[in-house]
Amino acid sequence: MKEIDITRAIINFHFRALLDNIQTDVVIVGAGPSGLVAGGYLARDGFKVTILEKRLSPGGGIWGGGMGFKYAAVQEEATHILQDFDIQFEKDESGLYIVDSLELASGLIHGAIQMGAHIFNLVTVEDLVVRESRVVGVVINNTFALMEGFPIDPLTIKAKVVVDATGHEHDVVATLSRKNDVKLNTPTGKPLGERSLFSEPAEKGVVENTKEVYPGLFVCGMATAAVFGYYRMGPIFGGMLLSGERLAKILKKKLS
Ligand code: 48H
Repeated sequence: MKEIDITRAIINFHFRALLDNIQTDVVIVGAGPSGLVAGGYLARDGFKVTILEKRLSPGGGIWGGGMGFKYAAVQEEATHILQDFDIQFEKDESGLYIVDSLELASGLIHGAIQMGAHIFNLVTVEDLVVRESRVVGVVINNTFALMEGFPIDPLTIKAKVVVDATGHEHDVVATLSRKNDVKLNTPTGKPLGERSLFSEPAEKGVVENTKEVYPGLFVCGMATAAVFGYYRMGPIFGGMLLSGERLAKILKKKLS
């Protein structure tokens, strides 16, 4: 075993994967539950899906369950998605289904990759490429470089569509709105901001508002609540899973 072979293989595989993804069908920004479900389903349907995650570990807000207690709730309507990703669940006396958040996070990551999505961690989307009033790509940088504030210029990825799946931060939509004179598909043309916790309407709102927010830019998961002014829901994840599934259906139609 030669150390140089280990190094060469890792560099070769990494750059081959990266080069293969600089032009893609769908860029999903954020590897939380909604982004992973959308990415997995779209890849399974044959689209080239590139998921960019700024942190070391994909999974977003799943890992901590509720307040660090490692279980999460899912409603019955979303259990078919758990089955698609081979994730176990148990019915609670309330009628809700309970999942181990560690299995939910790892199962969605594993499932999305197995279905064919490409996930790159430690990559932060810091800006967008906008041409003729349409989002046509993302501007990416190394998360550590940004954390340290190093003046390193970014690279870009070209995509047919971009998805903001960045959760509460709605980072992509916020950046688009802040840096450009654009009118979003919201009543004010700007992100409306997330409202306080009210689980039932929040879960419905997040699914219903999974849509295109600007030409070429879609929103799913918790980011929809922040963009369209809906409630947060607490540690119930069915809405996130269903929002990812709905986005995959919308994009499948659009891209086919
Ligand atoms: C690359 C980025 C960037 C960036 C952020 O927060 P998430 O888990 O997202 P969702 O919407 O799929 O799920 C939300 C859920 O986890 C949650 O928070 C719930 C249900 N809350 C309810 C409540 O009441 O609080 O994941 C988003 C991911 C994270 O992993 C971020 O690190 C990542 O996006 N991200 N990645 N470039 N600019 N910004």
